[in-house]
Amino acid sequence: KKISIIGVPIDYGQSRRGVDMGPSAIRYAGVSDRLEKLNYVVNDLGDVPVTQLEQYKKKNTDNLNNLEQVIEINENVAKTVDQEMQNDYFPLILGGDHSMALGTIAGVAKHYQSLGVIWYDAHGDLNTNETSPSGNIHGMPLAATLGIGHDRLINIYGYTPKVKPENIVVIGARDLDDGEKELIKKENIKVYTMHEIDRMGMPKVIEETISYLKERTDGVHLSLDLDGLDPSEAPGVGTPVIGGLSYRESRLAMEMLYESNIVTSAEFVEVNPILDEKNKTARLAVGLIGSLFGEKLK
Ligand code: DIR
Ligand code: MN
Ligand code: MN
Ligand code: MN
Repeated sequence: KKISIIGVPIDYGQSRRGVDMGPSAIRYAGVSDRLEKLNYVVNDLGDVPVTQLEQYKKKNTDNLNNLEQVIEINENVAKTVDQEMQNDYFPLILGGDHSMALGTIAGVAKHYQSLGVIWYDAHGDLNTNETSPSGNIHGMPLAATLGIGHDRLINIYGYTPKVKPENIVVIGARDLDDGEKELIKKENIKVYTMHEIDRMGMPKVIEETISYLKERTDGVHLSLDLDGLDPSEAPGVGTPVIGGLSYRESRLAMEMLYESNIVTSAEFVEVNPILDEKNKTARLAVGLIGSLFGEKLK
């Protein structure tokens, strides 16, 4: 099996600088070696081009911060991901703030009749420019893939919608805005908040997720925001929320997903080495990537 690694050094989708160095941090933590040890052919394409201005000035359009940069970068992300899929490479995309999911899902979704998405995150990322308290686009990509939100965001790569609401499973949510809660109810989106995960346990949550998605999808994109994990273990993220998932639970989730063989593309996002402790969060991401691709404990 062949894997393409694609870095997206974007930090325009949120307010804390440094997350553009996430792809480097994950590479430094040894992601390629880890996958090669598992006998994959690994093709690291380097980073999608991103113009970084050391002192950039935030511009706000319709309550969307840095809209033009986010759009431009994501058009490139979509094109690159699309090409790699056409060449039969599994796209493994490293971030970068979560606004990059606009591009990854745009590139992936056209390859499937009915793409599923697992959104592993403390947040729903289901805001629109109308509901967002921050104007930060990393809080909007999941809504945009459903075709909900600003025209420019929903039409990335020239089509909308990318994903059906019943094909989404959110895991780890514990910080949802009012507008996001309304959207979840309105569209009946499947969400396992920390409450459900604590009650049911991760094994049951992932078993249900797998059988739910197997019934209705022909491919599954895993979008894993490192802030889904607890900040005590993953401190290198821009918007930490206490009460999160442990590394142990998350690794089990990845192992179960590997066994199910449903995941067809994946991204690991929001690693910010500037806010981290000795690259702990990137190393943790590499551990999860190892599990997702079949690393065995014995
Ligand atoms: C908040 C924070 N819901 C917003 N979102 C974050 O700005 O839309 N997403 N941190 O990752
Ligand atoms: Mn997110
Ligand atoms: Mn998040
Ligand atoms: Mn985010």
